[in-house]
Amino acid sequence: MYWRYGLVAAGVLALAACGESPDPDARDTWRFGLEEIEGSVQYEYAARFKEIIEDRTDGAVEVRLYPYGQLGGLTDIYDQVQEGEIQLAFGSGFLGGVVPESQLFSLNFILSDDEWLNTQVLNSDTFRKSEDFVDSFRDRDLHPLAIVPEGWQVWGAQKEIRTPEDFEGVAIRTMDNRLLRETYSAYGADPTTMEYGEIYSGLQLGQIDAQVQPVFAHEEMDFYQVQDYLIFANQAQFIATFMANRDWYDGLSDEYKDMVEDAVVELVEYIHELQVQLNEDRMDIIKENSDITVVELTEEERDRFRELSMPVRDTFVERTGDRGERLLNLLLEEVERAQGGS
Ligand code: 6CS
Repeated sequence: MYWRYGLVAAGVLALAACGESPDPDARDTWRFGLEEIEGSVQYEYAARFKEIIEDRTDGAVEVRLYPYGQLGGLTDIYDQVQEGEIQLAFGSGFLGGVVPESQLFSLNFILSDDEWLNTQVLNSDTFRKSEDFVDSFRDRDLHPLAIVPEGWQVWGAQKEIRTPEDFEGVAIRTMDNRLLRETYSAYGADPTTMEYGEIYSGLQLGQIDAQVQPVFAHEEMDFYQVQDYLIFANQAQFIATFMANRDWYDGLSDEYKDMVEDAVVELVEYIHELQVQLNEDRMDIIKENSDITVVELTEEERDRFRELSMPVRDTFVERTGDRGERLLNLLLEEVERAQGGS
């Protein structure tokens, strides 16, 4: 499969290298860079967004999708949307280097156990349209459009992990993000970073012992074929932000901005239902094609990890200052409120 071989060696693939010449009317072609391959949650989201936009503009706009691998590695995608070489992109764990506040979504145990509740809170006007959230992207030449949870982050490992002691000496690959590394160090593991497309060979060669993904990604990237355990601690959801180049977005007419807003609002429920189903279906495929052991942590077992994760919130605030602190508090308050708290 193309992503397994030479993705990183290919380095930054300029769009010209994809066989395209510069489009004289870039407004009409909206290029959309994805961090995941065809069939993934990001792909399904982008495919539906494309349908909506092309339909509502009567074909005046073409949304062109670039699945993972076509634009280089993950940070190459962010560079290209910041520079305006592409107009739209998803950004998740590796985005922390560009938008430090986005690492909020890497913190463990800050959301509820109810995925739909979390999705609604994240996409509420109170959070998604808050000045702090929007400005954290706009200050880096980006504009956030939607927040897309893609399923629970599940540990893939070569041994059963139920306690921090079980994590001792486990080389776990995380996305390139200081908070994730700190979280897994706090859990007792030895975190290391590697590109998404290198994980399979990293596992095969024994460079890493474990890694973290939503179920659909364990399946579509074949990671489950080289792992013995899938472990659910429900410590975090995988969350990506759908974002645009800021200046490009600002240059859209009000009519087009409204069309984009309507599309992302419609997509909230659509992608939630799709990701839940996709993750369930992919788990069935994994079970059919392997003898992997599935483990679910008990509440007591989760509590030990929850406790160890708490100091990492301070690191987030140290790194992101008052704005990060306000965002963290806002999210915690809104989740509590949605759960029926004060
Ligand atoms: O682990 C990663 O690097 C990637 N995993 C997923 C499910 N999406 C994109 C992300 O970069």
